Amino acid sequence: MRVYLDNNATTIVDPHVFSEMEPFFVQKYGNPNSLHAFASETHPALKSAMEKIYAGINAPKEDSVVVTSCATESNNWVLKSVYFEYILTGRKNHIIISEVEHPSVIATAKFIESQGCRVTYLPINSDGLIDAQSVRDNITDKTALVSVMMANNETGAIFPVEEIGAICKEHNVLFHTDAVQAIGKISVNVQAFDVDYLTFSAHKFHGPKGVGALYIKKGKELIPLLHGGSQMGGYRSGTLNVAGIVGMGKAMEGAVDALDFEMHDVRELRDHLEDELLKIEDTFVVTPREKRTPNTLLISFRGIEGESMLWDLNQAGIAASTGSACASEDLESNPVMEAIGAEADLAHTAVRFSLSRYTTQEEIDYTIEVVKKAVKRLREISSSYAYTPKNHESGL
Ligand code: C6P
Repeated sequence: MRVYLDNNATTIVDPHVFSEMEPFFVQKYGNPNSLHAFASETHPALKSAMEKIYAGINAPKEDSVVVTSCATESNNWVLKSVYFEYILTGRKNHIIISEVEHPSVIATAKFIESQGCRVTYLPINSDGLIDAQSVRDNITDKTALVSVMMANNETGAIFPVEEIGAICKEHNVLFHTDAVQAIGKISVNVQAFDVDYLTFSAHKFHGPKGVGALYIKKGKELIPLLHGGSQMGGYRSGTLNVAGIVGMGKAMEGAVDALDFEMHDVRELRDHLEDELLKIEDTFVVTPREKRTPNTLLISFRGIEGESMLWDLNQAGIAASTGSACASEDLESNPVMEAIGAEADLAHTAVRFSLSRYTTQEEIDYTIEVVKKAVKRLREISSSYAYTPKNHESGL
């Protein structure tokens, strides 16, 4: 059996999305900006895809949605544009992010910090959550931007972006949120809260890889990301990725249609997995489930290195992760576990299971069975587990 439980890293492309994209490779391959029929025959699909993308986040027509190549690009763009417009010019000198943003925000913040910008890294509490008041406490009249994600990719923790957006508006500070892990899992409505920029990425909601977007509120313009032609309103020049945009549109439509299913049925499967795994002794979950996206479970098995667990799972055909895919090769402890100040023997034990609307009950039952066996096997050979005080006879 092959079970894919790494949907926060990427998702299967919905077959409907794939078939909608197919004609734009060998049939309708014209450059949409050319002046002939090969070009114009791409226009209806592009228009319809952009409408679906706008509708998916409830963006008003006067606002912009710029298609990028991925969320990393969108996140880099916001922070670097703010650097050029506000920090370099001396109008402001400070930005605020959380300490558990995706590396595409943290690394960019560190880069602009190295160029002289002051950066505040907001802490999370022991539940892996952020207190919106900490934003208020750190804003100064020199703060240009706050960037806090809507949902965390490691734990699924949902951050209070409505409150944070309101605080930013009150202080006239720009607010960006990375909604990559929110689309298709919880409601994302740019008119329901004060947000100036919002990032998402098609491959996280059953669309293709290589296509992301940045929502930009009217009046909150950024400097162009790629100077050149007039594509994407001059924000991001370069020939349009027609198949990708069509795919993201269809995927967005699918994500909206499946939202209820995700919030109820996927949640039920995730909860079942969580309930069963928590029956294993010395097992911990960071964020309360009602404060999490419905598909995510980050769980620690004391005494078992996350990578060892992944090995056993992989041998049994199950794909999970120890956290963010882009940091999984460095074998560092999970950044969220570190941020909450987890004891050293727990920091390396986190395993992330992330489900999707394609996950089945049978797959979850199989996973539970495999994890239980793996925990037993790995703890038998784990010296750190044998020597935790309660397991060691002398208690030392
Ligand atoms: N997180 C994970 O395993 P790209 O691939 O550039 O479209 O998405 C980057 C990104 C940005 N923000 C958040 C919150 C994300 O979760 C991701 C991707 C994957 O958690 C791969 S590192």
